[in-house]
Amino acid sequence: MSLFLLITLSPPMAKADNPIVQTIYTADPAPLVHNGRLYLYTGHDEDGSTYFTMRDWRVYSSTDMANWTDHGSPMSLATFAWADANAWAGHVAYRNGKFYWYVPVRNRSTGGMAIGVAVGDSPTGPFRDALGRPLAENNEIDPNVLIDDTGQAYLYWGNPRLAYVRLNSDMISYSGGITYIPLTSAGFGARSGNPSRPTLYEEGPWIFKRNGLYYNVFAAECCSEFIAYSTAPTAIGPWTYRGTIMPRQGSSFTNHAGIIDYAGGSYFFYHNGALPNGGGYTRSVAVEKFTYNADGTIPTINMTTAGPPQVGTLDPFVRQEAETIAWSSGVETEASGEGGMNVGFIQNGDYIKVKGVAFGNGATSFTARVASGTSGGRIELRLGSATGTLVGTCTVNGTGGWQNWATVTCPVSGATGTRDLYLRFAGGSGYLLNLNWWQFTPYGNSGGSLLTNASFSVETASGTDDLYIDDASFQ
Ligand code: FUB
Repeated sequence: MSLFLLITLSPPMAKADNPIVQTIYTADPAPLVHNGRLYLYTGHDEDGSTYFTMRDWRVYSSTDMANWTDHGSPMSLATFAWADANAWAGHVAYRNGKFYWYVPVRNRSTGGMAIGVAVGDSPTGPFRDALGRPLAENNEIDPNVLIDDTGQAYLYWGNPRLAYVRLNSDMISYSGGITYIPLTSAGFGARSGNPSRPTLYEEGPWIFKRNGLYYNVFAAECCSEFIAYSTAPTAIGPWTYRGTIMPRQGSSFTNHAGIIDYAGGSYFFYHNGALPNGGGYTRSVAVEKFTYNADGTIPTINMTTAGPPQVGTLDPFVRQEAETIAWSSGVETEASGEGGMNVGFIQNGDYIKVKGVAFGNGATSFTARVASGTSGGRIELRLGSATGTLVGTCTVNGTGGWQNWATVTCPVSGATGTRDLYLRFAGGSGYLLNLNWWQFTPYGNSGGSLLTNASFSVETASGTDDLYIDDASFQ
């Protein structure tokens, strides 16, 4: 195939955008792959925090590593009646058809940090407290679960120590006591100038097995932290320090890693302070794609704003949730009265970018589920950028309430091939409209019924020629 054909037939090289979430501050990523979809569990730094002020956890998901769907907050401090603060770094494990979410929270009665476990029937919840009390408590944080090939599950956690217990197969109890992994410089690197913390291990263990080798990826040597790792021949060691994965960078004095394979690639999740007003207590989760070295070691990974390449494309001809977003400006999300989430708090000039949208031969119309408690506004459909080619404009009128939903449709022209789609919002001052979902109609599919009852009067027709039908109306 010629280079010309390769260039013209290949979709444009699409890149994701870091940080993954722009609508709120997120921290402490924990990815999980289930049924072909990557779920990302995060913490949530409150706006303007001057401490780790965190009250709930969030869930996002993606099938292409570029567009992320916001599933809202299916778990908060209120899930644990015995907890009163510090919804910090957790981890979700799947077993026996259930999702177990392990989190560190402050125990109201002891005042110390404890590990709670919630259980849900779906990766997006809802989640309920499995025990009504802590699963384990030693005033340390950052739980992480490994289910070994033998079926034995381990719960690891700790700062300043690194502890583990052997979970029973119910995943909500354990056998034996808490074991502390020896923190040696051979196992976790040497830290200087801090006799009470002689190794680099700080917090946030992320433990997994790959090709017979156990990896422990952790936040190292606060502050600022970098991400380092150790490996071992078994789930409980002995550990050997292997060095730095992600050097100190990114305007947050903590970092927190989660590593997972998805759709044939390996992905490294972390957090930084890259959003406006971001920093050590207003962090954002980001992701990079990487390749293991041939000997199983992990290369140095640096933070980028581009993130990984998109896996495949997004289909605009099926219903897409408005909260499936590659990048956004100005908007927020909220629980929708129609279920799931909607995009809201939309003002003039705000936009949503959806990456790598495969329009193919083109689209003829755009349909959106909208609501407006004011007099509405316009949804501009633009390609390539928020000021790019305008291919359609949908006018949204007031619907009598922010959760009074209506469906609007507008014509589209000029959307072909695979492009980044920008839904840009325009109108007067204040909040304009809410958006729940959208969908395009493909060229060649008017949405009308097939012509089965037509009658024609033909004056002269003979031989073979093209037939043109003018002014056809479809119902
Ligand atoms: O987010 C609160 C704490 O900050 C986490 O538990 C640690 O891992 C660090 O990221």
